[in-house]
Amino acid sequence: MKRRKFLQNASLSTLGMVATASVIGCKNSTENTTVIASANTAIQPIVIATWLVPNATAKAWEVLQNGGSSLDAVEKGCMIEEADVKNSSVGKGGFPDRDGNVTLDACIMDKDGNYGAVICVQNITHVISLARKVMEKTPHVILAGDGAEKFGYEQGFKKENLLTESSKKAWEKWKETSQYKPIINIENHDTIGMLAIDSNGDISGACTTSGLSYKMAGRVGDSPIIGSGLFIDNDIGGATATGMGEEVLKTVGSFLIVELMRQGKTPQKACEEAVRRVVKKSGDRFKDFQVGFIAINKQGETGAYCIHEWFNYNVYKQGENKNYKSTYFNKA
Ligand code: SD4
Repeated sequence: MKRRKFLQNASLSTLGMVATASVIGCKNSTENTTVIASANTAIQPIVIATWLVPNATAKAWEVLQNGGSSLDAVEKGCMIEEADVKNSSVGKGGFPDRDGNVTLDACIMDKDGNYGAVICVQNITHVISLARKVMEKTPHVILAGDGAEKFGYEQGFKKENLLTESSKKAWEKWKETSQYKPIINIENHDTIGMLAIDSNGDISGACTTSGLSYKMAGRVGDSPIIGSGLFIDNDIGGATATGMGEEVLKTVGSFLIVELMRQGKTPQKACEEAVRRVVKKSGDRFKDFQVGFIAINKQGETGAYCIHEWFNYNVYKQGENKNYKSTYFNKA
């Protein structure tokens, strides 16, 4: 893999705040480089999302460039992955549960702290938009299963079969052994969690997933749960998670990161602390699962950290859409 350096050895005194990360311009990677963001310049729109999702961040960026809100940006960005049948962890084409049913979870959160989520949706592709409808059109914050779908159809969502031929084949192959072992870093794209700041400086976030492949029927992970898979506080910043939802849920990871940023940590340091919390609580089990977080603060600084190597994330800012390799905990 060809490596190239990015903004190395820049002067901290002139440029302000620092977050460590690695950049891989979508395909290429380099380690231990430094990303610089000035604390003093005007807020620039920015999008950050989990995994290699350049089309999703490009869509969100387009919304921001056209003067759209961060809420519209994260919704439209996530919809790209939901519609992509090649992404086997999100939306249509997602891998099913043990019984062969694709069940989608999603949530969205806006600058005012409003939140909407849907859980275990089986026949609607754009669950991120459905979550937004729950937030904006109901007195509730979460709708699950049949109730969520019924509401969706009332709102004009199309009923679709989400199980594609290739996901069905993969499930049939899995059934030959039926061994449940979550895979660390599926094909460089997985659950999408996205955070954005618009030209007003307002932050929103979204998270959408088909959850862990071959999960038990009815299983819900962190992605649709406020504070775990996603949290936004427009005064402070936002965070979102990917990986083993059970472990993220137990640490309320995204809320933790926002609170750590409130206490003065950079997004990078806050993500590192949250991952250490997950690892510590797990004893030795962390060797078998991945958890990754990304975060952004009000100044537009970003951070990312994960347990195992090869979690990566896309950032679109200042007209450039780049993929960065996250730094990670387990060097063993
Ligand atoms: C879940 N966190 O359902 C999701 C799955 C995921 O990378 O993010 N996989 O637990």
